[in-house]
Amino acid sequence: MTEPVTIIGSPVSPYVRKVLAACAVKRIAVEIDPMPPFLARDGFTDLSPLRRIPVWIEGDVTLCDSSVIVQYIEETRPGPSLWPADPVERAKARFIEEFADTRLFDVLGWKLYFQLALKPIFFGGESDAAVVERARETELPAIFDYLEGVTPESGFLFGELSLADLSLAPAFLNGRAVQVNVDPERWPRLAAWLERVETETPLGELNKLARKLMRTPPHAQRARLEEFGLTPATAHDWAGDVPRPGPMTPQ
Ligand SMILES: N[C@@H](CCC(=O)N[C@@H](CS)C(=O)NCC(=O)O)C(=O)O
Repeated sequence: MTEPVTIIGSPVSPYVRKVLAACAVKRIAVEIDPMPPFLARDGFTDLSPLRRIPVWIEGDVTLCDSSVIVQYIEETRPGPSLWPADPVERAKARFIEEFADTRLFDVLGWKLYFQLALKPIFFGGESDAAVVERARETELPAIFDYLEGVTPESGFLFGELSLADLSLAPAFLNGRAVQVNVDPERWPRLAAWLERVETETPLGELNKLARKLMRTPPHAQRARLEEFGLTPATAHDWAGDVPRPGPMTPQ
């Protein structure tokens, strides 16, 4: 039997769920070290220079950044392609991935989920009410308007399931944790597409796990992962006790 690939990073992270969903589509066996961001011990910088998750370790190959990892998966694994076959659609799908990883995550991840859910736990202090309000009232509706325009009535973003869907959908779970929902009256195609991705693809099970982990203190997450039975936890635990920002954590 081949050794499972190690993924370092809590599945609460949308980037980690994107990689795990790609692994599920390609039927790659993984074991997870569900380390939350900001708790990594010192040596983690050698694996991930930006001290970010996810990290992929397979033998002597260590990779970081979800987009780098999924591209590597696509280039080294057989099975259904993670990208549309047509080069124009493939390029457009990559832009959706880029949009999800940058603009969507900046607003839904950093300005809302981090401000409201993570910052108080890891770094204390108040969330920035002005940042939160602007993200909720102005930035997110503009993002949803754009996404509504690129979402089809049925099926996935480019027909068959692709990395465009699996990159874009994960952060919406973090949004819901801080009371951000896609109003189906205002964005009907986006809301219906999200429902399809969350019920018809491997992201569904991963979201269930992430929801449980969101309610679990950092150091209890490994036991929770085993109870959930989705993937075994790694023997090594990278999580330390003292939270600290990484070089790219927004101030
Ligand atoms: N572009 C990276 C972004 C990864 C990322 O920002 N991960 C977050 C967790 S959701 C993280 O590790 N944040 C810690 C930090 O920025 O200090 C990717 O696609 O993997």
